[in-house]
Amino acid sequence: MSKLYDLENKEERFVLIGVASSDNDDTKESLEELSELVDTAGGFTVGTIIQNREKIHPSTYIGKGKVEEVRQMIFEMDATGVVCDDELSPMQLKNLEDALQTAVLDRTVLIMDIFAKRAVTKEGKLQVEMAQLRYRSTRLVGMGNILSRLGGGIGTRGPGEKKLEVDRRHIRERLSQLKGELESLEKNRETARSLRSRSSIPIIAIVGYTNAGKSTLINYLTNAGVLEEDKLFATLDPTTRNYTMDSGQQVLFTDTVGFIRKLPHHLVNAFRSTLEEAKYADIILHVVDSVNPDAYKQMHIVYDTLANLGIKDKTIITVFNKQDMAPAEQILKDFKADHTIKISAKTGMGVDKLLELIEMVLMEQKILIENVFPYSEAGKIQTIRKYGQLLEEEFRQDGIFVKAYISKDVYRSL
Ligand SMILES: Nc1nc2c(ncn2[C@@H]2O[C@H](COP(=O)(O)OP(=O)(O)OP(=O)(O)O)[C@@H](O)[C@H]2O)c(=O)[nH]1
Ligand SMILES: [Mg+2]
Repeated sequence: MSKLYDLENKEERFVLIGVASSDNDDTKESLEELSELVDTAGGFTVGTIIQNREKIHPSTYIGKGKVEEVRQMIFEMDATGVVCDDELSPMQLKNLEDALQTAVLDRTVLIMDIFAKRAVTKEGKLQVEMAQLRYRSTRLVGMGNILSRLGGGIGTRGPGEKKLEVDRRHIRERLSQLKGELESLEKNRETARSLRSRSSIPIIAIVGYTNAGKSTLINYLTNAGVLEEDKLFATLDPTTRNYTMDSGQQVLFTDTVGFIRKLPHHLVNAFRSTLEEAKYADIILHVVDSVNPDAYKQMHIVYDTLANLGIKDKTIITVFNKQDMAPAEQILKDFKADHTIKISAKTGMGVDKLLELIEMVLMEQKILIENVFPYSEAGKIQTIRKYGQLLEEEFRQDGIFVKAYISKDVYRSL
């Protein structure tokens, strides 16, 4: 296969830059995560600089003195670029490039670059390209160095190693083309979704911070074969798999893109329909990496992201995962969840209990009906048999007596 450019031969070495202020006290953790993102994108971190200042510098992100310090470090460490931990404005980007004379990337570009590499489905690829072009369209002026680097490097890749558009007019045309294609794909998805919900098989959406173990869990349960990896954003495209509970109840598990701090808004918008999968779920399984020292912050970010996507009033089961590695005395709490449970998706520990819990919650969401249907309405019993759990059926003089559990939706349709 011919590649447009060969990245493997080129080592990219980055200095990471963050700004810490009194209301932004997790810059260190955020930069550690940024370093993991660099690693996932195929680059190396060769240095880190944190500036303490009350506000991000409006025109250069960091102050003048700090810019000089970064310049020194680039020289000493033979770095090929810098990555800023926040999304840069076009002006900040341009000024920093001018001052540092090196490639300037930001967290957003990095995350989009990883998404570009990871997207598999057509929809995923189009979504990433859309986000990248939107970001890029406002920054063409400032991207002198980056554009001259087109030909290789992190931050310049499109989905499937496709070359990104660099020309304003082309970007505009391509964006409207993408919009059309995505809308039609979206329609297909809507249709699939409404078929699914009409069949009333409960949907269980697996959500969580990236690397929490979502894909490992769906694979353990259903052999879904989703890529699981100790890298950020291993999975982007939604996977839905059928699972039959011990009671015979069918459910659908869906696994999708993980969340992260400062998830770029261009990506959130482009991936909205994917991210919103959880909106249609009967239960949200919130998977937490219990071993991560940042677990509470990550949980907080997951809830924030769900709220931003307008996903609320859902039954949430929080799954404290990776118990095989967590200290036994550890106590994690989640007051936002309806239920919490400890498991290891890798060893399967606690998964039986989780399934029992899911069955119980689904049961709670159902209504018990005890009804006599006239013989002329026997068709309704077919519906109940198909979509619910028929407990008792008795042919009486005045009609058919039925005792069954059904979901509220099926009840309304009777
Ligand atoms: N020790 C241990 N490792 C686990 C467990 N569950 C997942 N992992 C590991 O954690 C890493 C991330 O797992 P994934 O299932 O890819 O995580 P994810 O939440 O799907 O991540 P993204 O797709 O990147 O959002 C992998 O290396 C898994 O092997 C567990 O219960 N115990
Ligand atoms: Mg995954």
